[in-house]
Amino acid sequence: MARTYISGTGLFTPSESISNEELVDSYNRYATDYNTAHAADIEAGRLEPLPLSSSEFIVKASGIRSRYVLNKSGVLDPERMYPVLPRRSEDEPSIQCEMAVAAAREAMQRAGKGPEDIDAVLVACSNLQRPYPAVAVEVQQALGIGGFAFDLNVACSSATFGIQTAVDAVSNGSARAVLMVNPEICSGHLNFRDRDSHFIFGDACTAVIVEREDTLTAPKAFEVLGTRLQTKFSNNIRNDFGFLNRTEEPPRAPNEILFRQQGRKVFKEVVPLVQELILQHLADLDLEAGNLRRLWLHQANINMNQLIARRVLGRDPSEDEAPVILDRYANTSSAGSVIAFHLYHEDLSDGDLGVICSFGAGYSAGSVVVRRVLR
Ligand code: CO8
Repeated sequence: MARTYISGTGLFTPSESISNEELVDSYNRYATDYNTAHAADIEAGRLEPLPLSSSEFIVKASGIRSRYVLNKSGVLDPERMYPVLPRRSEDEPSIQCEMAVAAAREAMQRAGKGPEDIDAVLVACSNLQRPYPAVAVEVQQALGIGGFAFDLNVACSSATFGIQTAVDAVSNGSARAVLMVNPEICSGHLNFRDRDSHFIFGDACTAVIVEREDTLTAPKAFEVLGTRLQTKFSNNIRNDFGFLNRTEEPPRAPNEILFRQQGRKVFKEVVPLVQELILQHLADLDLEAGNLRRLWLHQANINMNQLIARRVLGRDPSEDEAPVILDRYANTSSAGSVIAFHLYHEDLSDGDLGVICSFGAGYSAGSVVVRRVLR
């Protein structure tokens, strides 16, 4: 197997952000209006009142304080509670293509790669804005890249699955370098009227360049020592939006085709799965968990990350060892671990070891073990 490297990463962050206080205020106005409008039914016991949300709960249960979104006004409007995104013509780049191109340009610049150096584009994310033509093919064209492109979706684990696919392609010679991008528009699919989950997600896009040693020109890179993926079926996180929705009898209610989860079950079941995945992966690579300099974990819940990091490292992690970005980005699905990697790697020394790790719906989990290389 040829040695493979992550030679550049990029990040697109939307310009608008919503604080917990703003989000809770909007939800509580909606819930209060609902309870007032249905007061008679609630009084008669025919309907349950909607409970109010709270910023204190959100911070304590998840660690999230704010999130970036493509459109703030639509999400916060209690009459609407989802983004307003102007419809684009077929001659304009799609929104996901635009986000992907912004993140990709930064990754390519950091890797010192032009479009002529890249042979494949992967768009890997939880929600694609259309089934075809593949968003990846549009991104490929927008950047002037040759070769081939395709989309893939493994929910929050899409990026690590994308990195393994890229590593496989460059190490077996089907591409010299691969651009892997994660345009996540989670606000488009989140039920902002559901108190249990309205605070969870944000929007962002990340990009990663994977290439072989013989093409590497960047002075700083990460050697990929190994990748490992795992899946195990679970109904605890579901997205039932799909092309058969219109055929179903009886039809589903609009909120039944949005994101939903059993958060507590996910927490309990995914932590041991991820801990085992990372520890076994390191053991198979003859590496000691205690020697890890950094864990770039999926960013869904601060308590979950601290528990996983503690079980992997065998001690309480410092913020330096397991950096947190979910406080300001919330859960950006597949982009989360890559945002952490992108923002927190410059201080690593030659030879330092780290793990990029994702986990989420499916269940799915991925581990990418890397070593810092300064040339
Ligand atoms: N304000 C106040 N109280 C609340 C609120 C709120 N907003 N929400 C819930 N409560 C109440 C509950 O009703 C409950 O009350 P009671 O005890 O009286 O029943 C109490 O607070 C505790 O509720 P929970 O048990 O739900 O609270 P948890 O401590 O479990 O925290 C979390 C909830 C934060 C959701 C937590 O369970 C969690 O983070 N779990 C892990 C989830 C996770 O990692 N999921 C991965 C999903 S991502 C993925 O893979 C799919 C990507 C798809 C992207 C899609 C884009 C939309």
